[in-house]
This record gives sequence, C-alpha cells and structure tokens, in this order.
Amino acid sequence: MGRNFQMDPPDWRVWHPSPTRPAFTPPPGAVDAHCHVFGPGDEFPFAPERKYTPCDASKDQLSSLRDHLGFSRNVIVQATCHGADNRALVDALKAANGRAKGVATVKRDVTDADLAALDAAGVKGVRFNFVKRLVNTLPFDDLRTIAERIKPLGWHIVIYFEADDLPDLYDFIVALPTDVVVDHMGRPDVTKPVDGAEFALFLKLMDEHENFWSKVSCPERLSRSGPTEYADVVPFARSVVEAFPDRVLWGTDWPHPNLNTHTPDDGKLVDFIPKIAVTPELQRKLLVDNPMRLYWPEELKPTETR
Ligand code: 0GY
Repeated sequence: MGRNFQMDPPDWRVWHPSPTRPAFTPPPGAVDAHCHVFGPGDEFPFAPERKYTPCDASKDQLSSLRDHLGFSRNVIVQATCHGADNRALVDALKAANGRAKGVATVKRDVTDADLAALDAAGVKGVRFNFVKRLVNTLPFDDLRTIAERIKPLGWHIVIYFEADDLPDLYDFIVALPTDVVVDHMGRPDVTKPVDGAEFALFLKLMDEHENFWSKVSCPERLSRSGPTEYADVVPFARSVVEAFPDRVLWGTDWPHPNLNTHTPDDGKLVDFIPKIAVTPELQRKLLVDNPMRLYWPEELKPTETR
C-alpha cells in the first residue's frame, strides 16, 4: 500500500500472491478479457467519489499474472475506484505494447479530444455500471448521450448489473446503438434454477439481440458452493457458452475487487474454463477468436471480421 491511501473496508482482501500454475493450457493467443489495475494510488490517485479503496494492483503485476497463467493479452476494464479518471488504465495500456486493450469510464461532458486520446491508447469501449454498491449510476439520458458519442469510434458498451435489475433495465439496454457486453452473465443468483424465469430473461436478451455478448466470468463472485470447483456456476456458464459460442468472453477479474468470501487462486479460475467450454473449438472461440474480433479487429484477416 502506498502512502496516500488506506484500504477501505479495512478487511479488504489483497489478491493472491502466488497463484498456482493452471492445469489447463489456454490456446495460443488467449485473452483475459476482464481484469483491472488499481493505481498504484500514490501515482494514480483513487477517485474522491469511490465506494471502496483497494490495495494497489499494478500494470506490472497484471502482466506477470498474464504470463504465469499462459495468456497472451488483457482487456483492462476501468474499475469504479478510479471513477472517470482513466489515467491508470491508459498508463497500463501504453506499457503493454499492444498486448492490452481497454474499457474506460467517461461522463457525458467528455471532450472529443479526450475520446480520441483514449482511442489512440487502445480503448475500445465504455462501461455503464448499474451496481448501486459500486457507483451512483448516471441517468439514462447521460448514458444515451455517451453511447451516441462513442458509436462513431466503433467502440462498444460494457454493462454491469445484477439479475434483479434486468427487468427494469431491459428496454433501455436493448435500445443501445452499439455492441453490448454484459459482465458476468448479468450476475445470476445461482441458487435459483438454471432453467428458471430469472436466467431465462438473460438468455432471451442474448437470444433476441445479436449485438449482445456475455462474459462468462466470475464464478468466484457468483458461487455459493465456493472454491475451488465453483460447481454451482458451471451449468449457468456452460449453457451460455454453448448457446452463444461466438459471443462469449472470459476473464480472471483480477485483482478481484470486493470479494470477501475468499481470495481466489487465479490458476484455479483458469481451470474452470474447460468445465464451461468443453471442446477445444469452444475454448478457442471463448479465449481467442471472440475477444480478438471485439478488441483487436485490426489484426484479423478480412474473412474473420463480422
Ligand atoms: C468486477 C466486479 C466488481 C467491481 C468492479 O469496477 C469495479 O469496482 O467491477 C464488483 O464489486 O462486483 O467486475 O470487477
């Protein structure tokens, strides 16, 4: 921890210092499509409006983890503790030499010059966060304005909400004018049936809207049965991977903000992948083809783009 910030809540869990090396070998070129950097706070101060103060989790620590887990690239998602100040994210993207792309947080008054600078640094989307314990969500009108501002850049929108909130958000999100990536399958309550009404609404959203993608990430957050198997999350994630194999992404969620049940072993999280993507083809789509299409389209041959 740096000089300027104390972790809050004080029992904040620091990320795993020595994760196991996964038994599962990711395919060449695999992308961890959901992770964060925190600070370091002394260099990139956390935002005054933040709802938690994390431990530091630097760009170098993230790239070491990437290599340790057998991944090639990262998509770094702006964490709420940095608000709309994307400097730590941009710093990490610049240092990654093309091996990381980003998802930023912006406000409606973001300037064209700011957007152009984020684009040049490798930002490919913005995040709309509806989880009330993390943010005071912007009004729909602001979000619609931001969506229209980022659309010409070819960016997409990442949305984070909890399953309870989907009915109220449904009409708003299906009207968004870009590709939309839902974090963590819309956070299903995995104690409810996988074929029950709550998850059916999320599957309907994915089924009826081809611009929607899902991250099949965060078993450690969703599970009630717990580590290291996260068995209760498997049916949910596997059903999404099998129903929408070309619109799913996976990420570690390192350094695991706000997780107070346990400290995830990132190697074990990687070992969750073959349980939800059970063939080499599904694994390649999940970890390579899909994230490359969304985040590195410039590297694809013309026949591979949508
Ligand atoms: C996640 C989940 C969480 C936090 C954030 O930006 C964040 O602060 O995303 C959470 O607390 O559920 O995706 O990292």
